[in-house]
Amino acid sequence: MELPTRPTLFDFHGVSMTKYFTDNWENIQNFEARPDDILIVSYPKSGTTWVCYMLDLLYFGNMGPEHRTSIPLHERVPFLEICAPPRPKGKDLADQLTTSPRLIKTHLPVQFVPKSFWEQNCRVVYVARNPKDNVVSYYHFGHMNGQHPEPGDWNTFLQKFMEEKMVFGSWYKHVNGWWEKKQAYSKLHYMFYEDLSENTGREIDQLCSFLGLSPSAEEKEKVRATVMFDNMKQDKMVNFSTIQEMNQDVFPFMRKGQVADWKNHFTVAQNKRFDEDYKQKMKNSTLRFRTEL
Ligand code: PPS
Repeated sequence: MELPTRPTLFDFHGVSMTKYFTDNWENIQNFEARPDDILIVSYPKSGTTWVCYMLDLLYFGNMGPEHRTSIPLHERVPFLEICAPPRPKGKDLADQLTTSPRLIKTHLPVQFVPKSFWEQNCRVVYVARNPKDNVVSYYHFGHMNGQHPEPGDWNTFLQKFMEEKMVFGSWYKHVNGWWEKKQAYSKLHYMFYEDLSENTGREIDQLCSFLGLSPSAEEKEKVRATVMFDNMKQDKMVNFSTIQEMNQDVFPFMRKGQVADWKNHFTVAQNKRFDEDYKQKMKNSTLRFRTEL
């Protein structure tokens, strides 16, 4: 397969995007959600895959090993807006899902979500990550994934993050937009990467209570153990090693999986500049992030 050329970023209704996530726009907007669909939402690199796998195991962990060993996670939980031929479109994969409920992943900011999800009163699971680790993870991903614009050097990338010129737009607006939605929409569960890292079992319990699931203690423990970073890193069905556009020799998709890795990348000056800017941008927000545990 020929690798695609790196896309350019453009303004799409006020949000920086690339063609890989806007080319199928009308069909995406007309997506017909069902009441039991579950939408898993995040800003890129916040722990989406981790949460997708948890939900997949909670619902379909008993389906037999073929489910987990022959179908990659990105097909079990389609990425709604992705449109990168010759791969199947995420929207089509979602339409073709035979599971119930259907688990669907998106990185869309809240204002772009197809309206049928709201009309059908679907459950939504949002996962957010502190911005410092988020930008570090995104930077490495930009290097290993040819479907993203050239990330440039670290300082340039960090600057672009602060200027909100990233694929899927502003981290600040994304996390706040969904946080505000949560205040008005009761079927939204807002999670944090740092909480997951601190106590995965507790987060699985909370997720189950939100989803109305009551697995046995043994089943929950099995899910907890299976989604540990080292296990997921080894598992070809969840570590994206089947996707050619991602060059895992540059950086693996399952890179570090830690809280506070940003300390290995931010200089003192960058950290100061980031904190000052953050304070300004988040001054009206009640959201609180932990940048270390
Ligand atoms: S994507 O491409 O937006 O869907 O990426 P996403 O899955 O949101 O984020 C990838 C980062 O999450 C880390 N990750 C994990 N951390 C801890 N435990 C588990 N099980 C886990 N699974 C994925 C992954 O390593 C990426 O973070 P970094 O910091 O780059 O390692």
